[in-house]
Amino acid sequence: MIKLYESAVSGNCYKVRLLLAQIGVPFQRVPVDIVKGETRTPEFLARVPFGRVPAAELEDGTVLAESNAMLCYFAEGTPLLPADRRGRAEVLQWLFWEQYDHEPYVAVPRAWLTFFGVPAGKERELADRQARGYKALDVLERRLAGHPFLAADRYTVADIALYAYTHVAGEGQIDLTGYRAVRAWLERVRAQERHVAIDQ
Ligand SMILES: N[C@@H](CCC(=O)N[C@@H](CS)C(=O)NCC(=O)O)C(=O)O
Repeated sequence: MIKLYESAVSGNCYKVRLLLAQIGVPFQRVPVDIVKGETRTPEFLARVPFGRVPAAELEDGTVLAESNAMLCYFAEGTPLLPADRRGRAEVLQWLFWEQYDHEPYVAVPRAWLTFFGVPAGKERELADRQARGYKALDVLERRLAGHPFLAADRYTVADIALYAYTHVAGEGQIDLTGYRAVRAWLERVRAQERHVAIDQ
């Protein structure tokens, strides 16, 4: 069975749990305490050179890291990853954008304000990250004002990747009230079959 090295509080890990639940692939959760630094032990680094979760140990013993790469791997052959060139590239467009323009500015304020505390001297950086988080939400709002889902006009792993941190943006004091299309999309994602919550 697939072993998923993961943290219960991490949105990146939640992406993979949500996908596996929705496509009905069984997996074993292996908790890694990121607050205690368990991602930086020699044993963990030998298994996962990136030193981060999520990581999946596959049935052949190989390990795959990076949440969005894992989404593509597990969704291959399902409707959640389009087979056609254009649809697949649209999904990848949102996955790359999520890691560069969204996750660092929506997930990090949440991590600091809800789990780790704001590091000393980083108050200004927190405000800057939140401001860029709002810019990322503006992009989502513009897209979702005219489309039910992010890519290929249907629910895909692009929605899973962006849902993971957007729906808990408030935990980083990023307010979704003004983002009507984003809030409606969050409801559509929650309504998908076999949806599981981040704390399930
Ligand atoms: N780009 C990576 C980011 C993974 C990441 O930042 N993981 C965090 C938890 S959300 C982690 O392992 N932090 C502990 C550490 O950096 O030691 C992905 O999408 O999987």
